[in-house]
Amino acid sequence: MMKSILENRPALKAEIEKVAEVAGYLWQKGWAERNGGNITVNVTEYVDDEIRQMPAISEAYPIGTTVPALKGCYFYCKGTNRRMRDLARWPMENGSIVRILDDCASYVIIADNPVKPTSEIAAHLSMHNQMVEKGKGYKAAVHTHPIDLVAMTHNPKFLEKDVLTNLLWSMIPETRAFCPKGLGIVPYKMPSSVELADATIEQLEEYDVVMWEKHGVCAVGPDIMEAFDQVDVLSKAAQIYLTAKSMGFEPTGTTQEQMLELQRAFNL
Ligand code: 2HA
Ligand code: ZN
Repeated sequence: MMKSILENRPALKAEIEKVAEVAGYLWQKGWAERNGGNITVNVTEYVDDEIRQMPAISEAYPIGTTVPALKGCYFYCKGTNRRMRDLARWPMENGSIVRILDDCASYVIIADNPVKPTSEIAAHLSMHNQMVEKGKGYKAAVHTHPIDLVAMTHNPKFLEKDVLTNLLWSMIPETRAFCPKGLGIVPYKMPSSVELADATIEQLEEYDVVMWEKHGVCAVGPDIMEAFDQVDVLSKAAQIYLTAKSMGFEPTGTTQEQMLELQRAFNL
C-alpha cells in the first residue's frame, strides 16, 4: 500500500484527525447532506523538505482568483463531490493536500490521492489569503448547511445588518460570549462563484462567521474545532428561538443592559 503523507508526521496527522472529527459532527447534526459543505485547513506549518520535494499528482488547476499571500502554501481540502460522512472515517480518501503554485492563481495536488478539491475552493482560498494577510493566526475554514440558520436567511428582515446577530446573541448569554463578533450576511450568490468568494471576504473583515443567504454558513478560526464551535453556538441560539416560536410565543430575549453587562464582564 502507498505510504500516506501523514505517516511519521504526528502533528499533521492530529490536524487531519480534527478535520475528520468535525466532519462527523457536521453529518450528525444534519448539516451535511450528500456532498454538502467543505473544510480546508492551512497545513503549511507542518510541511518539511520532503513534502516540498513531493511531485504533483495532478495537473495544475486554476483557483479562479488570485491569492498572493498563499504562494507555496499547503492546504488540506475536502474533495469535491465527496461526502462529509465518508470524510469523517477516511479523510485522506475524501480529501487531499494541495500546494499553491508560484503564480498564486493555481494549485496542484501532492498527496495522498488525486482527489480534486471542493467546488468552493475560490471562497476557501480567498478566506485563507485574507487570514494570512491580516496575520490573524487563523488556519481553518468550514462551510456547512445548518438547517436553522439557513431557514432564518429566508426572512428578509433578518438580512439587515446585525439584526440576526442581535437576535441570536439575546437567546442565550453564551452566544455573545463565544461568538463575540456576531454574524455577517452575504446576499444570495451563485454557489462556487468568485462573486461569492469576494463578498465573503468582505464580510470577514468584520466577522468570523458569515451567512450565505439561502445556502449556508462559513466560519474561520485558529483551528477547525474552533471554527465549528462558533457555528454550533449560533445554531444553538437559533434552536432556542425556533423552539420558543413553535411553543407559540415570541421569545423576549435578554435585554440590551444584560448584554452590555456581559460585554463588560467578558471583555468582549
Ligand atoms: O460542496 O456545499 O456550496 C458542496 C457545497 C457547495
Ligand atoms: Zn454549500
